Amino acid sequence: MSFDQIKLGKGEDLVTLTRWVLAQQQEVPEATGSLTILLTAVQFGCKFVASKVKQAGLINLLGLTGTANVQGEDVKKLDVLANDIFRNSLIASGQACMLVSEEDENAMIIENPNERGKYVITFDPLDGSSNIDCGVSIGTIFGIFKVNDEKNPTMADCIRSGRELIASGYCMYGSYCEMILSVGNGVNGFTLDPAIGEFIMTHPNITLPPRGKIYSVNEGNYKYFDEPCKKYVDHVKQKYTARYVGSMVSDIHRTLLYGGIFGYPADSKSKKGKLRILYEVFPMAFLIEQAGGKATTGTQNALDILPEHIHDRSGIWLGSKEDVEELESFYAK
Ligand code: AHM
Ligand code: MG
Repeated sequence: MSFDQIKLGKGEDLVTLTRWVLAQQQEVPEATGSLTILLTAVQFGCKFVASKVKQAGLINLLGLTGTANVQGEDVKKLDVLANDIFRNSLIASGQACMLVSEEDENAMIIENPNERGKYVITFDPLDGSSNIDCGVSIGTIFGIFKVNDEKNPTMADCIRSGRELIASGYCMYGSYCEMILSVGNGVNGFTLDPAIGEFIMTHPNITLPPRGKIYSVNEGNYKYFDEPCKKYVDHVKQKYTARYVGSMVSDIHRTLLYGGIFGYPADSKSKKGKLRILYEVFPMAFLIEQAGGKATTGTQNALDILPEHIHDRSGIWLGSKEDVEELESFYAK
């Protein structure tokens, strides 16, 4: 098959993720290319992890390491490997100033000032740990901030509001491997073609429908929900169908493409919710807003939260604008 024959359905040229990011850079006259290099490092990490996830059962990468992380959660072998892959790739890019990972207790400031760049990257290297060993879709989530002064990075560079994000995205390792990315001008999706090792644009300009027909929440926690949340779930299940994977990346991916609402609320068992603000809530809230949807804690816009520490958590609802506003109306009563 010649290159000319490899066209997308509408007869457009193939757009690789690298080509698309370069085109965004060219739109900004003062751009230096540093974000492009950083995103190339993220892209490399995702390809590497995608390959290891596929092989995991064959090369003894399933199961636990036997240790717990700072949040008291059992750490899987693939969690550790994915963290190493992203840490190495991001540091080697020379564009990172500070890394915040779900797997690391402390934020990592790149020690050598000569190897420091101007970005703070928050990431969950492999989200959906409970689904790793049974082969259900999992993913990587990342958010990117600009550091205030790369010579003197401080904790204030990562403990900040989601409104200051300049980019975010996730990569889903599922029946297909897809990178969803926003640099603040909409949301685009790129599917990994394993034959050529490139992410190719397959979902340009993703826009959430104003309403969906799906609600997604772990109803096993219903007994712990507060009254507005219980009432909302009772209400929404009368009209919508339920879908819940238990991997945030997959549940958000479905919500972005089909619409509807996903939530992991704070409740009497998890007083601050389960999902971590810096590398789960913010990146996803940024994407959802960029796609025309909405993200809320129930009473506050999710991007306006101010975390108190790097692993801080929050309750969260995200999805189609009208669905999220309906949820908020139960908290306003
Ligand atoms: P993890 O980062 O340890 O994988 O936990 C986060 C995951 C999310 O992907 C998902 O939305 C949630 O935990 C599911 O939690 P639960 O199993 O309590 O429903
Ligand atoms: Mg996670």
